[in-house]
Formats: sequence, structure tokens, C-alpha cells
Amino acid sequence: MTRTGKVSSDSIRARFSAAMSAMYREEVPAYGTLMALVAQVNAEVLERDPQFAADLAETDQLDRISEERHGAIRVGTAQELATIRRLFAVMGMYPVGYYDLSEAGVPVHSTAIRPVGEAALRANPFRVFTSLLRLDLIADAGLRARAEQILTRREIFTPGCLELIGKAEAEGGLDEANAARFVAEALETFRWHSDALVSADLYKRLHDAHRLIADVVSFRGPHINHLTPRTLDIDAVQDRMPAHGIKPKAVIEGPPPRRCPILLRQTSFKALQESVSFPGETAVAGSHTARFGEIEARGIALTPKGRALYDRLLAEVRTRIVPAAEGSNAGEYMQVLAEVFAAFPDDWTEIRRQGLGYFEWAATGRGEVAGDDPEALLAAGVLRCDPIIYEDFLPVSAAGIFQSNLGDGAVQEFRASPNQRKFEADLGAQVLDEFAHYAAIQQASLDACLKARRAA
Ligand code: OOG
Ligand code: NI
Repeated sequence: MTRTGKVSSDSIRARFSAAMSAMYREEVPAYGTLMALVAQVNAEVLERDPQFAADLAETDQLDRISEERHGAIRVGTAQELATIRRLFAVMGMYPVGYYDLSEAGVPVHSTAIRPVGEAALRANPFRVFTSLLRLDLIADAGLRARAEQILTRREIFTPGCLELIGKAEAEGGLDEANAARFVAEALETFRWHSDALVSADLYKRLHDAHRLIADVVSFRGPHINHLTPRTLDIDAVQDRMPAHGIKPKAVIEGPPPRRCPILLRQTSFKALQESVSFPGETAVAGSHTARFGEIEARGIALTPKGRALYDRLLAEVRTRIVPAAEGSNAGEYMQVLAEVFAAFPDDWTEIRRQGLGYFEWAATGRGEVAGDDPEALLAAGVLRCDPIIYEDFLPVSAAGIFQSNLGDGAVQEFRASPNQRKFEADLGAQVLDEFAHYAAIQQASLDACLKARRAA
């Protein structure tokens, strides 16, 4: 609580994330199983590596290690997107980055709405990968008009939620009672509704246009479609999922396992068949697959140069082997991935010297040497330099996660181009440039070290 009697946005985010986790475990029991497996594997890793456990304890992250890092939703209109942005702003979350998934056969474009800055991320890292359906990619004009009509008529926010968003904006936050109300009201937007808005027939037409269109248009709201805790050993969790009765996607997305982890590795269990009732003259029972569970492991944020190398290597892998959805070539894929990524330096000093990754500088309080040259200060042990963790997403990986959970049948193709301007106009705000953001953190940390030296 601040002096003004307002609850901090970090605290609202932490409460919201906990409430969402509890709701999702109720809704998708397999997610609870995954959470338990993740907690078990994390505990094993920490037992094997007491130094790592001590480091985590020191930075205060140990007891929250298995908590959710992210979730994802898909909204249907500009109006919904803009209000979602305002809703998350109450929790101290802001749009970072633009992702065009149409390139990968998914008719959405997206942003990560997330806490920005070390203190906020540490207080609670929860973020939401937020996608807007691109109705312009529905070829059939009649169907597009129907979808638009349904989406403009639905109201995905409760009146109480809208009122509290307005209040938080007007008064610069919420007091205790209103923060508690806000968390409960906001949660309603993300709840699963098994009673569809559309008839079975229309659902089928939307589904045939693209499965994702059916998922966004057919329901009362943008149900949370997955939550994602952090794992300390993603390969182990992937291997053990089947023994716990959950079916993992074929391969882990992202880079191979490395000594110096880069970017983001993620995998999920396949979306469940859930029963749905369709209204109509005679209600019809059907099913829908949308909701799953995911795990992630993060490494260093890469510079544009590092990212270009990553993208080039990944593209090279994909020219040699495309992972089959049913997993038949998973072993071979992982082997090719490891082989090709041997070209990416796996040593922090090399990664820094070649300007491939972002680092945070800090004074050690030890050593003595004159001058302002960071490399010399580092060599003398006066400064230290730690990787900055990547807090964003990867479009190719995201597309893999989407595809795996829409059902792995045919990949549905269409033509489209990225349209960040339009996305930002719909969002009602510009997205933060992720590279500029990491570069600024690196620069600020170095500037602060050098300034403190000059003052000393
Ligand atoms: C979002 C998929 C993207 C990730 O972790 O890359 C994502 C979705 O399926 O809506 O969450
Ligand atoms: Ni995800």
C-alpha cells in the first residue's frame, strides 16, 4: 500500500495471476498435473545444484520459481483490444513488441502485454501474449460480415470491470477494496464458457475458414487459452509428460539446450477436447480444442545481430528438417538443431565480445584499476557483467505453439503482410520496441557504474 492508500499495480498483478492460475487449474485439470510435474522437476534441479539454489534465494526468486510467467488470449475487435490494454495497465502491464503470425499461417497479430523493468518483473513476472484476430483474412465476405456482427455485439467485460478500469485511470490506482473487486471482475473476462454464441452450423463454417477464427468468434469471451510456468529443466519435463498422462507437442520450440541459454525455449501439452453446446432450434452438443498448458525456460536477450544469427540458423534447420506434428522425427530434429546451432557461440564472453547479447553491468566493489574502459574494468574484476534475460516471445515458436494446439491437421495458408501501424491504432497505443528497451537497460547499467567510479 502506498501513502495515497492505493494498492501497487505490481500487487494487483500478482493477485490477478494467482487468481487466474487457480481458475485455470479448475477448468483444465491437466494443467494442475503439469504444474505439479514442473514443481517436482524444479525441486530436483535445485537439489542437484545447491549453488544455483543459493543464487536464486539471494535474488529472492526461490519460493516463486514455479509460478506462472505468462498466459495467452485472442480477442476479436479493436475495441476489445484497446480495453484489454487498459485493463492490463491497471496491473502495471504494457504492450511490448509486435508479432505478425500471419506469416506462419495463423490469422492474428499480437503483442506481449507485460511488466517493464527489473523491479516490476521481479515483483511478479506475469505477462499475457495478446492476439487480435485479423478478420480481413477471411476470404468469404459473407462469413466475414457475420463474424464481425457477432463480435461487435458481444461484451467481454463486466460493467464492474469497466467501471474500475475508469476509476483506476482517473484516480491513479485502486484502494484495497476496489483492487480486490477489480481482480474478481477482470477474471470474468478470461473464464471459459462452454455455451457457444453461434449455431453448430456457423461454428463449422468459421472452423473451416480457420480453426482460430472459430475459437475467437464462437464464444462469449477471450478465454485464457494457456498458462505457462517456468521450468529449470524443460527437456526433463518434456520427457516425463507422457508418464503423467499428458501429451506433449512434438518438439521443444526455440534454440537447443545450451550451456549459455539464449532467448526462449518452450513446449506445451496438446489442447484438450472440451464439450460445447451450440444454441439453435435444437441445441447441439459438440467439442472444441483450444486450451492447453505450456512451460518455458528463458535465456539471454539477443541484440539485433544475435537475433539475426538465431533467425538464420533456425531457418537453416527448417530447410533441412521440419518437425512432424506427430513427433515421428523429433529425435532427428533435435539433432539437426544442435548441429546447426553449434555456430552460435556458447560462451558468455564470446557472446558479449561479438555483440550478440545484452548484459547488465555492476560494480563488484573489488579490484583497482584506472580508466573507463569497460573491458579493462571487467578483466580487472572491478565490474561484472550478467546476461539480461529475454522477457519477450519468438514468432516462429509462437506459431508452433498455436499450430500444435489448433490440431495438427493441415496448415491453413493465406496471404497477408504485417501491419504494425494498424495494430497500434487498434490497440490505442504504440508498442515498446524490445531491442531499444534491452539496449537501454544495458547502457543505463554501464553508465551508472562509470558515473559511480568518477564520483568515488
Ligand atoms: C498464443 C501462442 C503464443 C507463446 O508462448 O509463444 C504463445 C496463443 O496460442 O494464443 O503463447
Ligand atoms: Ni505461450
